Amino acid sequence: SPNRSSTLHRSSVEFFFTLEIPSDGHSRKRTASASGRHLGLFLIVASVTLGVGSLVWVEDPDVAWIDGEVVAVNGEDIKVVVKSSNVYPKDAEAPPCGVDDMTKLPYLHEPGVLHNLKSRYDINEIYTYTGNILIAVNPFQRLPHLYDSHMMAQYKGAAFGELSPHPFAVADAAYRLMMNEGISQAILVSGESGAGKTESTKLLMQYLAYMGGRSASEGRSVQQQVLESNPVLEAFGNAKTVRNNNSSRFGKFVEIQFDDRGRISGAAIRTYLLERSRVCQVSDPERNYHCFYMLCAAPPEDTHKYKLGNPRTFHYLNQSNCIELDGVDDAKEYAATRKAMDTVGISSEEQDAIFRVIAAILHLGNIEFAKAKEIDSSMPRDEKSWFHLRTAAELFMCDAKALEDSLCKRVIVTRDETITKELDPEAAVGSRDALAKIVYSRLFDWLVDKINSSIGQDPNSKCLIGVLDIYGFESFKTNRCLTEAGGIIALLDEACMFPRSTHETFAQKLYQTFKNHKRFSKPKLARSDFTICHYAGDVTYQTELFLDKNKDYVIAEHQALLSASKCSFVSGLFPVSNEESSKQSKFSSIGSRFKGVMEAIRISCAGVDEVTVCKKLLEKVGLEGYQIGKTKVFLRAGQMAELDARRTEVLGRSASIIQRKFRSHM
Ligand code: AD9
Ligand code: MG
Repeated sequence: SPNRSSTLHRSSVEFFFTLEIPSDGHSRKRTASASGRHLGLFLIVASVTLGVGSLVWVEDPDVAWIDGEVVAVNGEDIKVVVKSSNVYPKDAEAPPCGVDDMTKLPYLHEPGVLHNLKSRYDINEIYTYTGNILIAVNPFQRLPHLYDSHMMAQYKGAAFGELSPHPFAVADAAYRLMMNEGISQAILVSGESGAGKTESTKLLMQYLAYMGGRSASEGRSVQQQVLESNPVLEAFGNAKTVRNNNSSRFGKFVEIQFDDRGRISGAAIRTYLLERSRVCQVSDPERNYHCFYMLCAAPPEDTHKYKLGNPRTFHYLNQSNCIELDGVDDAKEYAATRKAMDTVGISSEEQDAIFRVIAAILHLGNIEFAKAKEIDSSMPRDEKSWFHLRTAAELFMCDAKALEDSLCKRVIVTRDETITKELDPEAAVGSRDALAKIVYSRLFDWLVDKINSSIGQDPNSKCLIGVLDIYGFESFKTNRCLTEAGGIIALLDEACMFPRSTHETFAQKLYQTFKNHKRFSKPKLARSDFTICHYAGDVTYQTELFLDKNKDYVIAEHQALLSASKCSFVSGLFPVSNEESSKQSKFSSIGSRFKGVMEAIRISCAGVDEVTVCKKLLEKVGLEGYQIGKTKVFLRAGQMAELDARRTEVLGRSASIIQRKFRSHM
């Protein structure tokens, strides 16, 4: 939970909405470095002009920034009563409660910004503007008064900046711009995992539903369906991670369509890259997707029907010790999810089939394999495994023998003959997990399609507001799947298409190709790792599972098995397309699908960088007669308004680029 002590903890502050801090070149030009330790003090060399008594911010590896005061200056040596190395000037006249817009700060640097956020946080002001960007600090507690209908009424039509910073103000500004100028809008929500993006997205949607809502007497309540899509998608696409008990494991772009009178007339939800590996691999202390635990906690008639019991008895759940979540009642969540499914138009037969498939996946995960008689072949290990195999087949409504074969054998069709290849126990486990993952991801896609078709699209809508909720940045000791640079994805795709590629050959290729790239480096001693300098920080990746994780195709045997299911819901998840029947195991890569997403994020985080960028920017917009000082740009009268107008124009254009990207991506 956030720290409220007098020093500033980096971990206490997490932003959403991209924060672009134009640094004041002066303080960034520091050449500060720790050069000696005297009586517990650090001697600091700095190029900034600071005198005895100057208040400063000093960087500290543990607590980010500490208050400091200069006690002696000897040429370029400055003595500060703190232990650290980097110094920034501090605003001596900063109001104790902070300022509601960062652009009002005399020094715009990291410690100044963090201090301002903290000052506001201490008085329960969790929102702050930076121009028209809203920054939120996660309160980690319910603040119902902040989001009630009274609050929504206050923000309705209020000029941006007139009231306290709030997501409602952002949504209101977007709504009014759309109505007044007839231009579609997009709101990007960005930040680290657990920062509060999804909660903020829901607030934005809540406000837009309030503004564009129809009364119940006008027929189906689109806004209700749009809002209730959240709990459904969260049940199947969110999980507890180390960072967040309700972490989104997929990206989401919600497009709310409005009619000419500004009433919601339709909506489209697009989701991106659900994390599939979680279905069969959960590391301690994380959890699998919420729906699995909910179903295990369902009323006895349901658990009995699906032959479920204690979640700890299922391999896909018990790899982690975390089963229950503090403050979450999975039985209640199950009932709530069912209710939300009713609202978004999922029939009770469909709901039954969905949970039957979820149960089948759990049983599938409990099938273990042992060596069979023939060399390198496998079969279910014991009676328990046979039981789970039969149960999974029953729930999928497919043939048990066909399920066994699809897990333990591969059929290779050559020009002359058809060969059956046996899989060893390890390969059979891989086959089992691949089946679980593909079924789950098809199920998730089905849910999204269903929600979209039941909410309905308005073909006549000319204006829409899109809200993008990404999954947050995470950096762990081991980073196995978040490849960004386009070049890396292309090389990965190439490696996946060559049967002899290994992660080592792939890594060598990366080292060779990017050896001079400023954002790419090879950690010393590493044989197959690489480091990327992302805008949010350096991340070192392990290439071991890159190739496997990038391959995205349905194994032909799995396709055949499930498309033959007697349950129309299951067979509907695996339609036989012409392409699939002519070309089995078609290669497609996760990485290439990711590149659609990256473009949108790149637009949102193209951060302003140092003085040169400021100069270039001003040159580009053709502003004349301004002066660049040490820490500020001095503009002539009227130039600020000119810049503001240009920014609004550019942001509007970015929004439509993002929307176009997403459309073309789909
Ligand atoms: V992730 O990248 O999907 O892992 P998010 O989406 O940024 O992440 P989320 O919105 O899920 O984070 O917020 C995490 C938790 O913080 C929520 O479950 C709430 O318990 C808490 N939170 C976030 N914002 C608020 C808020 N405005 N009011 C109260 C909040 N609690
Ligand atoms: Mg989220």
